[in-house]
Amino acid sequence: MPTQASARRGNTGGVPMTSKDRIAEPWGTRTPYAAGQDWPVRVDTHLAEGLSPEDVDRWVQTASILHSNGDALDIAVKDGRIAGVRGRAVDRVNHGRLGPKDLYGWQANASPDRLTKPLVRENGQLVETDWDTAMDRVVARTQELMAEQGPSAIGFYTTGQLFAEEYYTLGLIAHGGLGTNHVDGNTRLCTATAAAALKESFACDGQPGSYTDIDHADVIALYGHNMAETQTVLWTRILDRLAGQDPPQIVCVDPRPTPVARHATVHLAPRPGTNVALMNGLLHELIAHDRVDHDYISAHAVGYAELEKRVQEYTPEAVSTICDVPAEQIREAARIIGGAQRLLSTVLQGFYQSNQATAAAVQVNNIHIVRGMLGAPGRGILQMNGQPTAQNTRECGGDGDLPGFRNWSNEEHVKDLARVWNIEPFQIPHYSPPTHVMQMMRYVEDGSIRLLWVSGTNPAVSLPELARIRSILEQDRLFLVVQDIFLSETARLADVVLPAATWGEKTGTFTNVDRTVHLSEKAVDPPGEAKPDLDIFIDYARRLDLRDKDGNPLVTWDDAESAFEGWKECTAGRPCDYTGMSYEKLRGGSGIQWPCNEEHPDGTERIYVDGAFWSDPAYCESYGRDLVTGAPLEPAEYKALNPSGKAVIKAAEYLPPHEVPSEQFPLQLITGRTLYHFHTRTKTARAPQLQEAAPEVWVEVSPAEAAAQGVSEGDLVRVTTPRGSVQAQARITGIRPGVVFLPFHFGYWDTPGGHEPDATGRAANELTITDWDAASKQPIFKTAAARLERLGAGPGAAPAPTTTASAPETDTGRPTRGDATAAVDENVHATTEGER
Ligand SMILES: Nc1nc2c(c(=O)[nH]1)N[C@H]1C(S)=C(S)[C@@H](COP(=O)(O)OP(=O)(O)OC[C@H]3O[C@@H](n4cnc5c(=O)[nH]c(N)nc54)[C@H](O)[C@@H]3O)O[C@H]1N2
Ligand SMILES: Nc1nc2c(c(=O)[nH]1)N[C@H]1C(S)=C(S)[C@@H](COP(=O)(O)OP(=O)(O)OC[C@H]3O[C@@H](n4cnc5c(=O)[nH]c(N)nc54)[C@H](O)[C@@H]3O)O[C@H]1N2
Ligand SMILES: [Mo]
Repeated sequence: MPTQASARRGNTGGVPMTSKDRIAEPWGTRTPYAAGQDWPVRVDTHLAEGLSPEDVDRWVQTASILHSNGDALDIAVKDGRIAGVRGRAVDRVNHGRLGPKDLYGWQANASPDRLTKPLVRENGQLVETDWDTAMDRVVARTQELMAEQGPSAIGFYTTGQLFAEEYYTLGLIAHGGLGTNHVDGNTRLCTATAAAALKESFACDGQPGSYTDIDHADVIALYGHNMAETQTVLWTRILDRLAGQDPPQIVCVDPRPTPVARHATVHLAPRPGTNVALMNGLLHELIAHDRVDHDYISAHAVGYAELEKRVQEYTPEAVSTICDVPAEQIREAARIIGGAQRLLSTVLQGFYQSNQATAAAVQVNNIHIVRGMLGAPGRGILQMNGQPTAQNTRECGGDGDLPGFRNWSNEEHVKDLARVWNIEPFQIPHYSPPTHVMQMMRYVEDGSIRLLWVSGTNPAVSLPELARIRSILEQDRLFLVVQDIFLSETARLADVVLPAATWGEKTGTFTNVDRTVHLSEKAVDPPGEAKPDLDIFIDYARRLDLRDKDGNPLVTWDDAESAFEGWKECTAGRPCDYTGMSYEKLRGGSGIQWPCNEEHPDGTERIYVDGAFWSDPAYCESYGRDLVTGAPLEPAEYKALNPSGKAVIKAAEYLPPHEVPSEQFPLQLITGRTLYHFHTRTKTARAPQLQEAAPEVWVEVSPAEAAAQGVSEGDLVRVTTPRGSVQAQARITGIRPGVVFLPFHFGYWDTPGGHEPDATGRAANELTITDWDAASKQPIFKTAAARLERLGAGPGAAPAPTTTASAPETDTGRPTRGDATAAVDENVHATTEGER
């Protein structure tokens, strides 16, 4: 058994473990360390009540599934069921630690309401059926539409939560088999801007940074990234640096008083939607004080002169007016960033889902390029991911891009992919960029997409402007296939529901933001007739009888490991080179960072060392886009701009958001996350400790707003935008005045407190706008005009956590904490002995 080695782990040498309530203390015990030292090990374990580690039958290797950090863990199996988790001490990512969602979230797998049989719609009702009936319906409809209209009738909308093998197979079927260009993932809502920003600056996806940069950095800047709540273990690493010798300085850019903001040396709380102005202000200061590495720029970058010119007008005073941030704070942040010797920056949804997403994220890259802060320990950029496997969606073509970071506008790349797939190049659609999901919804709305296959995502809660999305997905003329593990809000609208196996019940690989690849092994059988997503996709290809140009089956693999071998072949010679990995190599030890090949058999810690970028015109993934219009650059334009493959400095002018406050809607609404829930809560609402920590929706308002509206803590209020309204209890916090925040986790059906969509809506996306960033096509979930009304007194304090950004201004007397079942063992004396 591959898992025997790890069963010996967790030897405490007679030292008792610490037990912590990790609902009350999400980041656990501090293990301080100094710059350049190794981050100490701390092994976190949470088992089902009454079970001790000795009782566990087997430990099965995987990594976390409820966020992007890639924390390695072993699943405890007892009597054929998942009975807990334990962090893997040996892994480079987490050194044994786990976050609350990992510690408690596994319980959802065994929820009694898992889907166990396929469902089909009969006389308006979903009824249980067998696999043959369900799949035959999907295949028959596919064939009818292919004959009637061709591949443009068919769309696939997948996720960032399956495995690499599954996306690669789906991409092959959709692009290579059916020939549709309508393929996207919910990564469009998530990290499309990370990819877009990397493509603009370095002409290719792939993170310059490594998590170990935290061990070396003297300044860490977090842009629109509440890392403390969304990558809790990564934040723990920063907290441990902050508790040690020579701690780094922290710069935080976020309109809310997040835990990150509370630890910041300087916290800039800009008006939502003004990130580009702020970034231009920082760049202005860096250039004005010559905090610029001119040698690095002249050797490794193009575009500096334009940037210099562009940011000239963005003085701290001018920026202060746009962003409503004191000019002195902008100067101070620039002094800190400009003085850094080892600068690490992270970027996430406060930039990606806000006005001018790509332009803003690109300016973070620009800071690193002009300061020469790339490719060395502590000098890194993490254009973050959110979902556990978002990186794979992008690498494998699940987001519509060509797999292996091939460039759809480079004929040679298309030919090369056709060689790998043994089909003709013209069979691979590449006449235009892939259709992004908001455009797919438009095509469904106007009736040109007639079959939509949704896997591993819940768009009826997560897409903007839900009333519109519901009316699109409910249409009779649409044949909607939903592949999920629960009867989600979206599944309820489907014509066919396919029950999937999930993490812990199937095998595959996944890659986190710092390019670390983990193997996730099957620990237990899926419930009922549920099947791995991979098996469902392969079954579809077989039933459609998809073939290559020699008449052999198009999909040549039949299980996860053979699919991985197929994927490896596709990556050979590309930036995300997996050819040096194997399931065997990924077993037992730590995850491995790509590129991993003959030249780098143990993987690659840092890319872009010595200013060597993947931006050569013949090799690069993308020729870039116009940041304002989003129009793809012509190959000739790119070749003229960047003939010798350097980094590209792209300047951008600040443009105000499309929807700004008015008399009728005087506030700004932003939406996002809380530490204890994952997305639409299909898993975290079914883990009692997590659900109880944040049981219902709330809205965060500032003391100024509360006073103006006569609102007290816990009062029932209504938030309204031009799209709809949501009722929630008010939590008064230190959020920026004029801004209100709603968590987007609370849908309407599936989970506790859910009900039919009606006027008392509770899903944040009832309120959000149908609008997206021109370059990345990522929807704008974080800038809308809104108003707030008090409806009456509530039943007490708001149901919002007190440990997080939603901490109340005044004590509510109800601190967030767990019960006895929330106890987690922390072992700071664990060794990595016995592990490979
Ligand atoms: N607990 C938890 N963790 C998760 C997830 C989860 O659902 N729950 N989901 C995972 C996924 S898929 C993702 S994508 C990540 C997301 O992780 P984050 O991006 O960290 O989370 P968000 O809460 O969406 O947004 C971050 C911050 O953006 C700020 N913000 C809003 N508007 C603006 C603006 O205009 N400018 C600036 N500078 N900031 C702004 C908000 O105040 C918020 O604190 O989290 C991952 N991890
Ligand atoms: N207002 C607002 N909206 C947002 C955001 C925001 O910040 N604000 N953030 C956006 C972001 S970053 C993201 S990532 C999205 C997330 O939005 P969604 O992807 O819609 O959210 P999830 O709840 O993660 O949905 C995943 C679905 O897959 C199912 N599932 C889980 N595991 C498996 C599996 O192995 N196989 C299959 N087939 N199904 C599985 C789950 O039950 C669930 O129904 O939301 C976006 N929407
Ligand atoms: Mo995301």
